[in-house]
Amino acid sequence: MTSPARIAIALSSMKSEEWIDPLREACAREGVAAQFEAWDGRRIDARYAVVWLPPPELFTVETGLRAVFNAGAGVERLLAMPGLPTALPILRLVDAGMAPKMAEYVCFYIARITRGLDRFGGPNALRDWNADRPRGRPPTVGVLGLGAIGAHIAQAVQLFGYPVRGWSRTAKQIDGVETFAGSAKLADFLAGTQILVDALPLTDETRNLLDRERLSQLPRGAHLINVGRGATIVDEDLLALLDAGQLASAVLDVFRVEPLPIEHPFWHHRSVTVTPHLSGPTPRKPAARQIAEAIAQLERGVPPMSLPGYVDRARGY
Ligand code: NDP
Ligand code: OXD
Repeated sequence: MTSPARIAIALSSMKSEEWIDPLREACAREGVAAQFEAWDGRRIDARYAVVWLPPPELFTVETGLRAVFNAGAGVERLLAMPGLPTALPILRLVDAGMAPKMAEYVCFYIARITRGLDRFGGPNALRDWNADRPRGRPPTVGVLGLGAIGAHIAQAVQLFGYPVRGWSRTAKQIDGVETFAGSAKLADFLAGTQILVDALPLTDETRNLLDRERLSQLPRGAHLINVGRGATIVDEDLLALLDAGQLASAVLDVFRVEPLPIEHPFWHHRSVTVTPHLSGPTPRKPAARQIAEAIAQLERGVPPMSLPGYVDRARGY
């Protein structure tokens, strides 16, 4: 009989207690004997670690790790950590309840943009029963990234009657969504997109992808919603295009530097809505279930690269 797997929990800003109980329950349900410890810098001989921006010493102290679970979808900062062993398998969350919440966020802002719902709230609320009701063909929504989150967003937006297109690295087929793949198709994709939703991971290829040139390929008056990663967009270029009226508005949930520094112009720009990285909260139970299922498979000898959420380090996501 194998000894219980020691699992180090190193979650920086998240509360370990909120994860340990759901993980314990989920592992018990999977029949995995496991012991969990909030990692405090001392070696515990961990077999696995559940992390969100862990201290880099984790990887030099816990040298017996068989796999690391990222308690989120984006892995760019974990991959950039000094001392992360090159052969250590990394698994990330796949949807785990984040995708529907992010789709809800995106649909909310799309409705706000297209139906002018802002007019009816706040101190200057319009009190006009005959207020304009947009009735024409709805604008085309383009989603960058058609993974667990982007595909869910595309399908949700489509349910509200918007023409939807999506762009990914490799070709995808999604019912009712016009799909484009690869950098050669990006200009065509952007040219027909009136509301651009960024759901991309941050990688060497996507960093600064949306610069002045690319953003200018959107039709004049287009809107941007970014729930992917801040550094996929060049901040100064976005601000210049908003000031010039080339872009009408931006709703930004993610930023190059987080927390967004208080002096950053995004906080103060009249055409920018800033939300503090809250579009995709991670429900603990589904996330814990996903991690426990993967641990159970690993304990049975299933190779990590065959599991959902295995991070391909060469691709960067
Ligand atoms: P996935 O890995 O499932 O999907 C990523 C998508 O991006 C895939 O469709 C992939 O293409 C596409 N992609 C990657 N690189 C390129 C490229 N160079 N050119 C074109 N397309 C590319 O990730 P998720 O959907 O789970 O998550 C996406 C991102 O959302 C996360 O990495 C994270 O940054 C962000 N996120 C933000 C949250 C928030 O609260 N704001 C919460 C959770 C996630 P292909 O399909 O061909 O592989
Ligand atoms: C994530 C995030 O990547 O919260 O999960 O941004």
